Amino acid sequence: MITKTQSALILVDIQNDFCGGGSLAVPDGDAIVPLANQLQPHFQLVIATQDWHPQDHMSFASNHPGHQVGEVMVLNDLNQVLWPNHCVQDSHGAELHPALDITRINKIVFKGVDRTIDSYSAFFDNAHLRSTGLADYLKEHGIQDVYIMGLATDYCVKFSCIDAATLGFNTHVIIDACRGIDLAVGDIQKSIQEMEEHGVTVLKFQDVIAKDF
Ligand code: VGL
Ligand code: ZN
Repeated sequence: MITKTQSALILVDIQNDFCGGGSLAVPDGDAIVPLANQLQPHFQLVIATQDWHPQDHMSFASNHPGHQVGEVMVLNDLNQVLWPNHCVQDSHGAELHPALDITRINKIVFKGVDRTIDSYSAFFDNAHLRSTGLADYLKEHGIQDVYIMGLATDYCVKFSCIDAATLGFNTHVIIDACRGIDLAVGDIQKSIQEMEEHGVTVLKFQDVIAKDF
């Protein structure tokens, strides 16, 4: 077994609501689950994130009468896309995908718990006011390299990667182990470019499996 010492795998939001039949299903989202399972044994540390919203979360269109899913609103000076209700705390939709191997997960990071602000990144809320504690956890475990995959490429994966790179981790996105929303056509492609501009290395699943760290 090739163990990537000092490397952590971060599984972003592999939850029922982002997969087939979910309320915010990402096209082909389920396809990444077997890849997540195959990657996990190669890493020293495995982190999973869960979007974990209260029912009255301000990112839900349903909490803004007269407004529609997909609209952008300004909330506390930040642009906020309005989403269908999703990943409500303790609901089936918020659970990790049933086929995801959870036996190797060392830590779960819950995000988006404050009703007043969204949190796409695994590290900070969208205003960068509050940390989730993930960066400290990784540093305490001597992690220098992070490999990120999951849902959705153009939201939570992108912001997690950019924050990780900005925090100084050698950051890799396993791009074919991610799926995106593409609310506007081209968003996924743009998000890949943005990640690269922030110093994120774009890799494929096979590169990671084959790479001898
Ligand atoms: C996400 C939209 C809303 C994501 C979470 O996981 O990418 N997207 N909440
Ligand atoms: Zn959310």
